[in-house]
Amino acid sequence: MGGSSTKSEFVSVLADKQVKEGEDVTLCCTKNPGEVTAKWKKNGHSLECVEGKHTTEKSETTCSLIIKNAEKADEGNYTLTLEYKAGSVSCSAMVIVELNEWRTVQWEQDPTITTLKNFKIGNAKLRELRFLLNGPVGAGKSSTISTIKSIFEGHQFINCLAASDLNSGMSFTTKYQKFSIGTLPFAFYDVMGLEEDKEDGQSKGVRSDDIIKALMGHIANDYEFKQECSICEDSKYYISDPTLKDKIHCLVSVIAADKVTLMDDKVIQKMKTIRAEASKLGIPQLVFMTRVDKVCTVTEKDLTKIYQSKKIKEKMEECSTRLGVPMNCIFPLKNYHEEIKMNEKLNCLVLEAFTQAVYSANDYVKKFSRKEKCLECFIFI
Ligand SMILES: Nc1nc2c(ncn2[C@@H]2O[C@H](COP(=O)(O)OP(=O)(O)OP(=O)(O)O)[C@@H](O)[C@H]2O)c(=O)[nH]1
Ligand SMILES: [Mg+2]
Repeated sequence: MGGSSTKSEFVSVLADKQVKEGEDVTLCCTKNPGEVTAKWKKNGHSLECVEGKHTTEKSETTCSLIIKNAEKADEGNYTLTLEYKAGSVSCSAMVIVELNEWRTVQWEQDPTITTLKNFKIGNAKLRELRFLLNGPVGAGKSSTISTIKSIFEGHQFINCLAASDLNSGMSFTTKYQKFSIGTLPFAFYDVMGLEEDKEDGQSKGVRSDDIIKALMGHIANDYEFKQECSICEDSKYYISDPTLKDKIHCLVSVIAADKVTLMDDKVIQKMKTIRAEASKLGIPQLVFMTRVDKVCTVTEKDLTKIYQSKKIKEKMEECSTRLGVPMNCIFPLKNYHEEIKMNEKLNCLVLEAFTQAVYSANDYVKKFSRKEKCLECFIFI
């Protein structure tokens, strides 16, 4: 161990830094005079100083690290250890690199709300576009529906549908339940969460075959899901001859940003099976990535920074890879969960995602309208 025998102490420690991509960042601390050896670490590993990127400086009373041209890879936790003969002292700080905004959001809610309130479905035979929210237990499916309802109703829709955060394990929602927003032409279907099957092969959580039947329009509102068997054809909730008005027009896969890494492969496989079936049926699909506030403190404090956050982008990329969905189909958002006051920025993010779902569903039902017209012409001829 190098340095002098004088005990070294920090006068001021390293401070967390938030920097824009391309800018330089300096981490600096002050210490009492005395000879020390300064060692820098990044995320617990010795910092490999790269020429033109990192510069370390040390004077009698200061130690600093300059990082030039900050990029995604520079984000992390930096630790400085001062070693002197009789011991060492350390301090750490986070460097957060804000990416250049890579997707833009309309941060004013009124124009989008007005557009959606005046929305007309592109198929005259339909009264509503139907969305099914599917995903693992506790992903935020019910909360997303409540949040969308709150936005249009102008006050918080009290979320008795959502589980407490401590309710890990079983799905809080067990029914196939429809939610409307006043007289708007949109209907949401909440379903039980997907779970990993039991070790003896017994099914747990909502069954993939039931979700597929729901997509096809075979399941009526209020059906109580059973884990052990799929809906029977003689059930009063079974629609044997579904038409476009019974079908789902857009499948929304809901994934929690803070849980995507730990999601079980078997649950992912169930989601993929459902998505593959939806693709065969031509049903459009989107992913809503909830709980963004749980993975990024910058975003938690200021939602308008969401598309500058490296953490959020990484989580979206992880959703994209694990589920096999392109990035442009993934929408990160935050739901109302503990706050009581309405928040325009939160609303805008959710509206951005919901608008995309509305347009996708509308494109799907328009195709049917065209097919029906062709069929009518054919019969007429
Ligand atoms: N911090 C935070 N918490 C959220 C968010 N969305 C949902 N939650 C919380 O996450 C928990 C689960 O949410 P739910 O809406 O019940 O999830 P679900 O997918 O309907 O769950 P099941 O019905 O049990 O399958 C609840 O405690 C919500 O309050 C969010 O964006 N941020
Ligand atoms: Mg639920």
